[in-house]
Parts: sequence; structure tokens; C-alpha cells
Amino acid sequence: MCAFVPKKSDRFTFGLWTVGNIGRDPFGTAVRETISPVTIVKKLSELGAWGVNLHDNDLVPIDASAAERDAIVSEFKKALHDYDMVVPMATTNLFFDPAFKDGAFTSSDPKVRAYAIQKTMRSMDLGAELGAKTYVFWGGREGTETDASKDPRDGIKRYRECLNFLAEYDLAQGYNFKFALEPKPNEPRGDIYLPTVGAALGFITTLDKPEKFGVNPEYAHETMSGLNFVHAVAQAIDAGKLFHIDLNGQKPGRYDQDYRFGAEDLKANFFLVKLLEESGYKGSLHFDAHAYRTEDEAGVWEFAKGCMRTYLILKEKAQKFAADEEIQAILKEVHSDEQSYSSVISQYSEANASKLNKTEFDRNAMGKRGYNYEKLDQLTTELLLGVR
Ligand code: GCO
Ligand code: MN
Ligand code: MN
Repeated sequence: MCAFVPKKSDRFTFGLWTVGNIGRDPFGTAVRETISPVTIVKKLSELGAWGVNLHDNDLVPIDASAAERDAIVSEFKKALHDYDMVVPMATTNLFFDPAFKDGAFTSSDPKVRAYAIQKTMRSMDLGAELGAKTYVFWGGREGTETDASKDPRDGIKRYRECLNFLAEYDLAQGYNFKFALEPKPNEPRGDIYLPTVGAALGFITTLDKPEKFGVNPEYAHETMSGLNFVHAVAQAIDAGKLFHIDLNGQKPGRYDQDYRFGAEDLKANFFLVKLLEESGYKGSLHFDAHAYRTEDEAGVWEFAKGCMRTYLILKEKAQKFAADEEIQAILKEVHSDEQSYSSVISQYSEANASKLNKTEFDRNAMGKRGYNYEKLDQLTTELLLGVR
């Protein structure tokens, strides 16, 4: 039995900004020293991670000269090479600088929108140079505190224009990034445009190059609003749009906690891992989370180990679920009648419609049926609690 030790082939990644989080919050200052990108690459590699992701300014300060940039990037590339680490995903910091206080692509100021495009083009150049294949757009500042400020239709239109521009830039440079939109309902803006996975999937169909775009759902973001993250991810998979995923821990109805993966709602995380594994998702398993503010650097590495270990444990639990005779017998019974109607209802035809019209349904019997989900869920709970 595996000892839940992560390997490169598990495709685990962390952001420089995640293990590098220094514990600042709106009420308090940093509680940990900054860890350099090179140290992060080394440590994560030792712990068994596959790669590291970054915003442009996680690596290159916003005011760096071209020469400084090149020196930083070449030192970082050497570390990636030395420690056998990859950069599968890159993104742009379009939220930290005060210039972005009213949004980047959706700012009311067209100069800001133009600057946001310029900054993103340069950041895409950096991502491509580091070998990234996925480019994430998290619109943290794309929203409002007051809708008196702009018509939300203009917000969406400006968002679209910028993304269309950048999709063409990508093609013109031959980068061929997969663009992944990351929805979030609020924080840091009062309300953020494209608040859910469903909203992002709908928006993608309005873009000039919808095939270039998918989503980067985050556990914390749907969970903050009390939504079912597993269903959101399933919808993205169904649409062929799960380009990336941000895993972490979150209680519903709170600020964006970004806890260690599995720290909250183990059962929801179990169904998530089960879905990812059974769907054949082959992208990065990215932890967009950070250590509790109570931790020193040792706690940060415990946090990183914990994210990966819990994923692997839940993956084994998913295999046990699939092999559990009692659980599978209930599922078989529940779905036993699947074939008898699917040929009639899976597709409209005149013949099928007339067959349905002539069928006599025993509605009362349907209403009396017990589905046995109580037992199924209890068995699942016991499996997760380790007594099966
Ligand atoms: C958040 C977001 C970010 C993004 C990151 C990369 O709520 O802060 O999840 O961490 O994922 O900017 O796109
Ligand atoms: Mn988040
Ligand atoms: Mn995220």
C-alpha cells in the first residue's frame, strides 16, 4: 500500500504566492519572512511536487528594469532545471497595484484597461519563456462596490474586448496557451463579475475564440457562496472546459480562507477527488492555499505536505469506494433499470414520443420507492472514517 508520498507523476503544483504567503491580512501585518522563489522551487521539489505556478510579480518586481528581469528569470530557470520542476501555469497580477483599484480589464479608465493588456502581454511572454501551457485569468478586481459606477453590461463588454485582444496576441505569438478563467463571487471587490463557474462558462460562449477558453474553478470560491463545488467542476468537465483547478479548504459563508486542501468538509473533498480521478482529468492539481497565519516556515512546509497527502489519501478512498462490495451493490440496485428506458428517452424521435405517450406509468409505485441513499451515505462516511 502506498504511503501517500507524492511523486512528480501526481502532477501537484503550488503557486509561488501560496507557500510564499507571509500572512498579511486586512487586520495585521506579515508574520513570516519572505521565502525566495529559488528556495520555494527547491523545497517543493524535495516534497514531491511537480511544478510551481506564478504571477508575473511573484517573480519579477513590478518596477524591475529589463536587465533586472532577465537576471531574475535566468536564476529562476536554473533552479527549475536543477530541481526538476516545471511551470505549468502562469498568470498576471492585476490586483495589487493601486492602478487596478477600479478593476483592470473592466476599469472605468481606458488607460488602466490598456495598461492591463500591456502588463498581461508581457506576463504571457514570461509564462511562455518558462514553458507554461495554461494561462489563468482571475479577475479579483473586476467588479464593483457600487453599481452606480458603471453599467454592468459595459463591465462585461470591456472584459470581453480585452480577452479577445489577448487571445489574438497569443495566437500571433504562437504561444497557444489554454486560457482559464477563474470565477469568484466577491473579495477583494464587493461583487466580482463572473461570480461562478456557470457564469464563466456562459461568458466564454460570447468570446471570439471560445475554443481557447476554459475555466479554473477554485474550491473556496464556490464554497464561499454555499454552492456545490463538485457539481460546478462536473459541469466544466462535461463542457470540455476544465483547463485547471485550484484546490484548497473553505467554510461556507466566510471570507476566502484558502486553507490547506481537505482542512474543511472532507466528504465534499472526497467526492471532488473521486470526480477528478474517475473523469480522467489530466491537468495540474494545483493548491491555491496557504498556511494558517499562526505558522512559521516549518508550518508552511507541513501545510504543503498536508495538501498533497490528503489528496492521495482521498484518491485511495475513491478506489476503495469503487471496490466496496456493499456500496457497489446498492449503486447497482439503484441504477438497475437504466437500460430499460434510456433507448426511449435519450433522443427524440416520433416513434419514441409515441411510445412514451402509450406507456402506462405506475406513478404511485414510483413515489413509494426507497432509494437506500441513507445506507449508501453512511457506508461512505464509515469508509472515510477508516472503519471499512
Ligand atoms: C484568490 C485567487 C487567486 C488566484 C491567483 C491566480 O482568491 O486570491 O484564488 O489566488 O487563483 O491570482 O490566478
Ligand atoms: Mn482564492
Ligand atoms: Mn485561485
